[in-house]
Amino acid sequence: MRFTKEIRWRERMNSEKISKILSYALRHRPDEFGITLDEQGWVSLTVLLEALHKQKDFENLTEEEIREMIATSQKKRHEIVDGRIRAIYGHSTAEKIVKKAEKPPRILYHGTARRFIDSILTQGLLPKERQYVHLSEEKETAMTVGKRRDADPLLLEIDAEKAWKEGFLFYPEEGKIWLSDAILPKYIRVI
Ligand code: HQG
Repeated sequence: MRFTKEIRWRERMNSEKISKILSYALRHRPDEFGITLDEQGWVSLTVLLEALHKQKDFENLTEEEIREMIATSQKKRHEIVDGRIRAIYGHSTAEKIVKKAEKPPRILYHGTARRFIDSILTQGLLPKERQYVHLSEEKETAMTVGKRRDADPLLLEIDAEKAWKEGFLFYPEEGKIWLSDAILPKYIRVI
């Protein structure tokens, strides 16, 4: 029993480590790994693996381990299609990842820390370090995101329909996530 638990714990740690280095390379610093993302954030899986093999602790990382991590992760952060891999959201690279805009649902949600609210209601929701603002179709998901920065986060309701009608773009991603450019205060309501 203890032995099984220990193996599970190790697998989880391993998956987390793999997820973190993939996010770092595919969202933030591909240059540090000597890889180049295409305009939608894709890179060949073979090229990425070769680059990761030069990193301490990842010398023996296999494609299977990456696939296993993606398949078992609670949150879908990365995806592999036709031998290429990308981070689905969260990018901060200088070159903006190109997303395909679509009509959003009527309402989208964003969870944030209470200490940010005055600034958000004055300046709007800004992408900050990332390329896009991250929104969700689901209140629960938005609250989980907010809890990363505040034990008792605030939930913001975004009038996406109105913003869309007035010319602002929204980009759907896996997991009922929507990305957007900055959201003006007039579309934001604290609930
Ligand atoms: C806040 C993680 C002051 C904004 C998460 C947020 C998500 C402002 C923070 C994904 C502001 C930026 C994205 C303003 C926005 N004044 N604060 N005008 N405008 N903010 O991490 O949405 O687990 O860049 O409310 O779970 O928290 O890494 O964005 O609190 O899915 O896969 O500035 O990243 O995913 O923080 O999180 P972030 P986020 P992973």
